[in-house]
Amino acid sequence: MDTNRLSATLEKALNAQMTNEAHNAQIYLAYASWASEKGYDGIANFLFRHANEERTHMMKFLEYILKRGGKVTVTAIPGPGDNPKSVNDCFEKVYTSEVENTRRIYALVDASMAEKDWATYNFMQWFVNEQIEEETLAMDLLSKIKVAGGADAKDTALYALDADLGKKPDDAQLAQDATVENP
Ligand code: OFO
Repeated sequence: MDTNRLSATLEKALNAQMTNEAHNAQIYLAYASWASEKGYDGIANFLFRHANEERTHMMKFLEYILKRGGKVTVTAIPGPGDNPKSVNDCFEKVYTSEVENTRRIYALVDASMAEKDWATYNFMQWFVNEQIEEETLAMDLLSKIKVAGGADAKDTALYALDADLGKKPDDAQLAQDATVENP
């Protein structure tokens, strides 16, 4: 008896997204290692922590596929691409990859809606929210490097930015979570 509750199309798309989350973890690992080599330990720490977060995203997809009776297909993970050329370039690359991830998440939402697979549609809402947070975090990084001087940031400004990011919490403060008591 077939107990797979996922269509072949959605099973394939969910597996692809599981691999993409692993790919995102590789990107953060590569950039964190690059930052560490350059002596930016605060930035490296922030990016290493984020690599772990991407792995938890990968596991969420894996567990969901199994729970729905689907087949998990673990494949090779594409490499992270070139290392950043500067802190400014690093943060721009992080932003670009998060926006690309949002595009993929939305495509999965579209696909689940088209099939009226409301379980998958519901599951994907967590990721829709998570991507708001991920993009906010990436935009924060871009604002910080802009204040530090952007592509022309001087060593002293980068030193302060590095120290600041070492202390940064993993979760971004989102506009929709603000209340009168907690603006
Ligand atoms: Fe998995 O959220 Fe970033 O990419």
